[in-house]
Amino acid sequence: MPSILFEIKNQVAVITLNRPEKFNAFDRQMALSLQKILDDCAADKNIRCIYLTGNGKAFCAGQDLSELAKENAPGFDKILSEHYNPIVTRIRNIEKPVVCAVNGVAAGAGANIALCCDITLAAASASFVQAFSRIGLIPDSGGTFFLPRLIGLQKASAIMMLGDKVNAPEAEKMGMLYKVFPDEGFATESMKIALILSQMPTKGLALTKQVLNLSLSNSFEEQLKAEDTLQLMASRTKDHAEGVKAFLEKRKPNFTGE
Ligand code: LHQ
Repeated sequence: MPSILFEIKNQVAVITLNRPEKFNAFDRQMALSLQKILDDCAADKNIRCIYLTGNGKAFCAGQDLSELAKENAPGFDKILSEHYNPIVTRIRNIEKPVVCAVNGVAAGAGANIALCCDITLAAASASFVQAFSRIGLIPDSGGTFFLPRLIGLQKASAIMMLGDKVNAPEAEKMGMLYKVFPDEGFATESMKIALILSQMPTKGLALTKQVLNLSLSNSFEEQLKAEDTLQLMASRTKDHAEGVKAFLEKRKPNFTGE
Protein backbone atom coordinates (compact mmCIF):
# COMPACT_ATOMS: atom_id res chain seq x y z
CA MET A 1 0.00 0.00 0.00
CA PRO A 2 1.29 3.51 -0.73
CA SER A 3 2.23 5.48 2.40
CA ILE A 4 0.06 8.34 1.18
CA LEU A 5 -3.29 8.07 -0.56
CA PHE A 6 -4.35 10.75 -2.98
CA GLU A 7 -7.64 11.45 -4.71
CA ILE A 8 -9.53 14.44 -6.06
CA LYS A 9 -13.12 14.94 -4.86
CA ASN A 10 -14.83 17.68 -6.81
CA GLN A 11 -12.06 20.31 -6.64
CA VAL A 12 -10.58 19.17 -3.34
CA ALA A 13 -7.33 17.18 -3.23
CA VAL A 14 -7.67 14.61 -0.48
CA ILE A 15 -4.30 13.57 0.95
CA THR A 16 -4.43 10.72 3.45
CA LEU A 17 -1.37 9.70 5.47
CA ASN A 18 -1.45 5.95 5.27
CA ARG A 19 0.84 3.98 7.57
CA PRO A 20 -1.84 3.18 10.16
CA GLU A 21 0.18 0.45 11.90
CA LYS A 22 2.84 3.11 12.65
CA PHE A 23 0.26 5.74 13.57
CA ASN A 24 1.08 7.33 10.18
CA ALA A 25 4.62 8.20 11.28
CA PHE A 26 6.87 9.53 8.51
CA ASP A 27 9.77 7.66 7.04
CA ARG A 28 11.94 9.30 4.37
CA GLN A 29 9.98 7.87 1.47
CA MET A 30 6.67 9.11 2.89
CA ALA A 31 8.06 12.61 3.57
CA LEU A 32 9.39 12.89 0.01
CA SER A 33 6.14 11.55 -1.38
CA LEU A 34 4.09 14.19 0.50
CA GLN A 35 6.32 16.91 -0.95
CA LYS A 36 5.76 15.59 -4.47
CA ILE A 37 1.99 15.40 -3.95
CA LEU A 38 1.91 18.99 -2.67
CA ASP A 39 3.87 20.09 -5.75
CA ASP A 40 1.36 18.28 -7.98
CA CYS A 41 -1.49 20.02 -6.14
CA ALA A 42 0.18 23.41 -6.62
CA ALA A 43 0.47 22.81 -10.36
CA ASP A 44 -3.08 21.51 -10.92
CA LYS A 45 -5.51 24.37 -11.56
CA ASN A 46 -8.48 22.07 -11.06
CA ILE A 47 -7.48 21.66 -7.39
CA ARG A 48 -8.77 24.59 -5.35
CA CYS A 49 -8.39 23.24 -1.82
CA ILE A 50 -6.25 20.62 -0.09
CA TYR A 51 -7.60 18.36 2.65
CA LEU A 52 -4.99 16.54 4.74
CA THR A 53 -5.95 13.71 7.09
CA GLY A 54 -4.76 10.36 8.45
CA ASN A 55 -5.93 6.80 7.98
CA GLY A 56 -6.87 4.73 11.02
CA LYS A 57 -6.69 5.71 14.68
CA ALA A 58 -4.02 8.41 14.42
CA PHE A 59 -3.43 11.55 12.37
CA CYS A 60 0.38 11.30 12.45
CA ALA A 61 2.97 10.37 15.10
CA GLY A 62 5.76 12.45 13.54
CA GLN A 63 9.06 10.86 12.70
CA ASP A 64 9.05 7.05 12.44
CA LEU A 65 11.37 6.34 15.34
CA SER A 66 12.03 2.80 14.11
CA GLU A 67 13.58 4.27 10.96
CA LEU A 68 16.15 6.13 13.08
CA ALA A 69 17.45 2.82 14.40
CA LYS A 70 18.07 1.39 10.92
CA GLU A 71 21.58 1.13 9.49
CA ASN A 72 20.85 3.35 6.48
CA ALA A 73 18.80 5.82 8.54
CA PRO A 74 18.72 9.37 7.20
CA GLY A 75 20.99 11.51 9.39
CA PHE A 76 19.79 14.33 11.61
CA ASP A 77 21.44 16.71 9.14
CA LYS A 78 18.88 15.62 6.56
CA ILE A 79 15.67 14.95 8.46
CA LEU A 80 14.63 18.55 8.92
CA SER A 81 16.18 20.12 5.84
CA GLU A 82 15.01 17.40 3.44
CA HIS A 83 11.85 16.04 5.08
CA TYR A 84 9.87 18.33 7.36
CA ASN A 85 11.00 21.85 6.47
CA PRO A 86 10.09 21.38 2.80
CA ILE A 87 6.66 20.03 3.82
CA VAL A 88 5.71 22.92 6.11
CA THR A 89 7.18 25.45 3.67
CA ARG A 90 5.04 24.03 0.88
CA ILE A 91 1.92 24.08 3.05
CA ARG A 92 2.47 27.75 3.97
CA ASN A 93 3.32 28.83 0.43
CA ILE A 94 0.89 26.84 -1.68
CA GLU A 95 -1.61 29.22 -3.26
CA LYS A 96 -4.68 27.33 -2.10
CA PRO A 97 -6.19 26.75 1.34
CA VAL A 98 -4.99 23.69 3.23
CA VAL A 99 -7.49 22.13 5.64
CA CYS A 100 -6.06 19.69 8.15
CA ALA A 101 -8.54 17.16 9.51
CA VAL A 102 -6.89 15.75 12.62
CA ASN A 103 -8.70 12.45 13.01
CA GLY A 104 -6.65 11.10 15.96
CA VAL A 105 -3.43 11.71 17.83
CA ALA A 106 -0.97 14.18 16.24
CA ALA A 107 2.50 13.96 17.75
CA GLY A 108 5.94 15.48 17.10
CA ALA A 109 6.30 16.68 13.54
CA GLY A 110 2.77 15.38 12.95
CA ALA A 111 1.37 17.89 15.45
CA ASN A 112 3.33 20.75 13.98
CA ILE A 113 2.38 19.95 10.40
CA ALA A 114 -1.25 20.10 11.57
CA LEU A 115 -0.67 23.48 13.25
CA CYS A 116 0.83 25.12 10.17
CA CYS A 117 -2.21 24.42 7.99
CA ASP A 118 -4.64 27.23 7.18
CA ILE A 119 -7.62 25.69 8.94
CA THR A 120 -7.04 22.91 11.45
CA LEU A 121 -10.06 20.85 12.51
CA ALA A 122 -10.08 17.96 14.93
CA ALA A 123 -12.25 15.04 15.92
CA ALA A 124 -13.33 15.23 19.57
CA SER A 125 -11.14 12.25 20.51
CA ALA A 126 -8.04 13.59 18.73
CA SER A 127 -5.09 14.97 20.66
CA PHE A 128 -1.84 16.87 20.21
CA VAL A 129 1.51 15.90 21.74
CA GLN A 130 4.71 17.90 21.46
CA ALA A 131 6.51 14.60 21.97
CA PHE A 132 10.00 15.94 21.28
CA SER A 133 10.97 16.65 24.89
CA ARG A 134 10.13 13.06 25.81
CA ILE A 135 13.04 11.92 23.61
CA GLY A 136 15.45 14.75 24.34
CA LEU A 137 14.79 16.73 21.15
CA ILE A 138 13.57 20.24 20.54
CA PRO A 139 10.23 20.95 18.83
CA ASP A 140 10.60 21.43 15.08
CA SER A 141 8.66 21.45 11.80
CA GLY A 142 7.69 25.07 12.42
CA GLY A 143 6.11 24.34 15.80
CA THR A 144 8.28 26.87 17.64
CA PHE A 145 7.06 29.49 15.16
CA PHE A 146 3.35 28.70 15.13
CA LEU A 147 2.48 27.36 18.59
CA PRO A 148 3.53 30.46 20.61
CA ARG A 149 1.76 32.65 18.08
CA LEU A 150 -1.40 30.56 18.34
CA ILE A 151 -1.64 30.07 22.09
CA GLY A 152 0.97 32.39 23.65
CA LEU A 153 4.49 31.78 24.93
CA GLN A 154 3.60 30.48 28.41
CA LYS A 155 1.26 27.76 27.26
CA ALA A 156 3.51 26.84 24.34
CA SER A 157 6.53 26.54 26.64
CA ALA A 158 4.65 24.33 29.09
CA ILE A 159 3.20 22.07 26.42
CA MET A 160 6.54 21.79 24.62
CA MET A 161 8.59 21.17 27.75
CA LEU A 162 6.23 18.84 29.57
CA GLY A 163 5.21 16.94 26.43
CA ASP A 164 1.68 16.66 27.83
CA LYS A 165 -1.08 15.32 25.65
CA VAL A 166 -3.58 18.11 24.88
CA ASN A 167 -7.00 16.85 23.92
CA ALA A 168 -8.88 18.42 21.01
CA PRO A 169 -11.49 20.38 23.00
CA GLU A 170 -8.72 21.86 25.16
CA ALA A 171 -6.70 22.66 22.04
CA GLU A 172 -9.71 24.44 20.56
CA LYS A 173 -10.22 26.45 23.73
CA MET A 174 -6.57 27.56 23.66
CA GLY A 175 -6.78 28.69 20.04
CA MET A 176 -4.54 25.92 18.72
CA LEU A 177 -7.14 24.96 16.12
CA TYR A 178 -10.34 26.22 14.55
CA LYS A 179 -13.05 23.71 15.43
CA VAL A 180 -13.74 20.32 16.96
CA PHE A 181 -16.44 18.03 15.60
CA PRO A 182 -17.86 14.85 17.16
CA ASP A 183 -15.99 11.71 16.08
CA GLU A 184 -19.05 10.40 14.35
CA GLY A 185 -19.37 12.33 11.11
CA PHE A 186 -15.98 14.04 11.51
CA ALA A 187 -14.80 13.18 8.00
CA THR A 188 -18.03 14.49 6.47
CA GLU A 189 -18.16 17.70 8.53
CA SER A 190 -14.50 18.54 7.98
CA MET A 191 -14.78 17.76 4.26
CA LYS A 192 -17.75 20.15 4.02
CA ILE A 193 -15.41 23.00 4.98
CA ALA A 194 -12.90 21.96 2.30
CA LEU A 195 -15.67 21.74 -0.29
CA ILE A 196 -16.90 25.24 0.60
CA LEU A 197 -13.37 26.64 0.28
CA SER A 198 -12.91 24.91 -3.08
CA GLN A 199 -15.80 26.93 -4.53
CA MET A 200 -14.63 30.28 -3.14
CA PRO A 201 -12.43 32.85 -4.93
CA THR A 202 -9.21 30.80 -4.96
CA LYS A 203 -6.91 33.67 -5.92
CA GLY A 204 -8.40 35.89 -3.22
CA LEU A 205 -7.84 33.12 -0.68
CA ALA A 206 -4.25 32.67 -1.88
CA LEU A 207 -3.65 36.41 -1.45
CA THR A 208 -5.28 36.26 2.00
CA LYS A 209 -2.87 33.49 2.92
CA GLN A 210 0.06 35.49 1.57
CA VAL A 211 -0.87 38.63 3.51
CA LEU A 212 -1.35 36.59 6.70
CA ASN A 213 2.08 35.00 6.19
CA LEU A 214 3.56 38.49 5.89
CA SER A 215 1.76 39.65 9.04
CA LEU A 216 3.78 37.17 11.07
CA SER A 217 6.96 39.19 10.60
CA ASN A 218 5.97 42.63 9.25
CA SER A 219 5.69 45.89 11.17
CA PHE A 220 2.25 47.57 11.16
CA GLU A 221 3.35 50.02 8.46
CA GLU A 222 4.79 47.25 6.30
CA GLN A 223 1.61 45.26 6.74
CA LEU A 224 -0.60 48.15 5.61
CA LYS A 225 1.56 48.43 2.50
CA ALA A 226 1.24 44.71 1.88
CA GLU A 227 -2.56 44.91 2.22
CA ASP A 228 -2.56 47.77 -0.26
CA THR A 229 -0.50 45.84 -2.84
CA LEU A 230 -2.29 42.52 -2.48
CA GLN A 231 -5.76 44.09 -2.37
CA LEU A 232 -5.01 45.66 -5.73
CA MET A 233 -4.15 42.19 -7.05
CA ALA A 234 -7.38 40.75 -5.61
CA SER A 235 -9.38 43.55 -7.20
CA ARG A 236 -8.13 42.45 -10.62
CA THR A 237 -9.40 38.87 -10.35
CA LYS A 238 -12.41 37.60 -12.26
CA ASP A 239 -13.88 36.28 -9.02
CA HIS A 240 -13.92 39.77 -7.49
CA ALA A 241 -15.89 41.06 -10.48
CA GLU A 242 -18.23 38.06 -10.25
CA GLY A 243 -18.72 38.52 -6.50
CA VAL A 244 -19.78 42.15 -6.86
CA LYS A 245 -21.98 41.42 -9.91
CA ALA A 246 -23.72 38.53 -8.15
CA PHE A 247 -24.34 40.68 -5.06
CA LEU A 248 -25.91 43.45 -7.11
CA GLU A 249 -28.00 40.94 -9.07
CA LYS A 250 -29.08 39.27 -5.80
CA ARG A 251 -27.90 35.82 -6.88
CA LYS A 252 -25.33 33.26 -5.74
CA PRO A 253 -21.88 33.93 -7.21
CA ASN A 254 -20.25 31.41 -9.50
CA PHE A 255 -16.56 31.62 -8.66
CA THR A 256 -14.11 29.92 -11.00
CA GLY A 257 -10.90 30.51 -9.07
CA GLU A 258 -9.60 32.99 -11.63
C1 LHQ B 1 5.22 4.62 16.17
C2 LHQ B 1 5.40 5.99 16.39
C3 LHQ B 1 6.54 6.63 15.85
C4 LHQ B 1 7.18 4.55 15.01
C5 LHQ B 1 3.58 5.40 17.35
N1 LHQ B 1 7.40 5.86 15.16
N2 LHQ B 1 6.11 3.91 15.49
C6 LHQ B 1 12.94 15.58 13.88
C7 LHQ B 1 14.37 15.59 13.99
C8 LHQ B 1 15.08 14.40 13.75
C9 LHQ B 1 14.74 13.18 14.11
C10 LHQ B 1 13.55 12.84 14.77
O1 LHQ B 1 12.35 13.37 14.36
C11 LHQ B 1 12.05 14.64 14.16
C12 LHQ B 1 10.63 14.94 14.12
C13 LHQ B 1 9.77 14.24 15.13
O2 LHQ B 1 8.65 14.03 14.82
S1 LHQ B 1 10.44 13.78 16.65
C14 LHQ B 1 9.03 13.08 17.48
C15 LHQ B 1 8.74 11.69 17.01
N3 LHQ B 1 7.51 11.17 17.51
C16 LHQ B 1 7.34 10.73 18.76
O3 LHQ B 1 8.23 10.77 19.58
C17 LHQ B 1 6.00 10.14 19.10
C18 LHQ B 1 6.11 8.70 19.50
N4 LHQ B 1 4.83 8.13 19.77
C19 LHQ B 1 4.14 8.34 20.91
O4 LHQ B 1 4.55 9.07 21.78
C20 LHQ B 1 2.85 7.62 21.06
O5 LHQ B 1 2.85 6.51 20.21
C21 LHQ B 1 1.62 8.49 20.74
C22 LHQ B 1 1.48 9.61 21.80
C23 LHQ B 1 1.72 9.12 19.35
C24 LHQ B 1 0.35 7.62 20.76
O6 LHQ B 1 0.32 6.90 21.97
P1 LHQ B 1 -0.67 5.64 22.14
O7 LHQ B 1 -2.03 6.05 21.72
O8 LHQ B 1 -0.47 5.12 23.52
O9 LHQ B 1 -0.18 4.58 21.03
P2 LHQ B 1 1.10 3.63 21.05
O10 LHQ B 1 2.26 4.32 21.68
O11 LHQ B 1 0.72 2.31 21.60
O12 LHQ B 1 1.43 3.51 19.49
C25 LHQ B 1 0.64 2.71 18.62
C26 LHQ B 1 1.52 2.03 17.63
O13 LHQ B 1 2.11 3.03 16.77
C27 LHQ B 1 2.68 1.32 18.29
O14 LHQ B 1 3.00 0.19 17.50
P3 LHQ B 1 2.75 -1.32 18.08
O15 LHQ B 1 3.28 -2.19 16.98
O16 LHQ B 1 3.49 -1.41 19.36
O17 LHQ B 1 1.26 -1.39 18.24
C28 LHQ B 1 3.79 2.32 18.19
O18 LHQ B 1 5.06 1.76 18.23
C29 LHQ B 1 3.54 2.95 16.84
N5 LHQ B 1 4.09 4.30 16.78
N6 LHQ B 1 4.36 6.44 17.13
N7 LHQ B 1 6.74 7.93 15.98
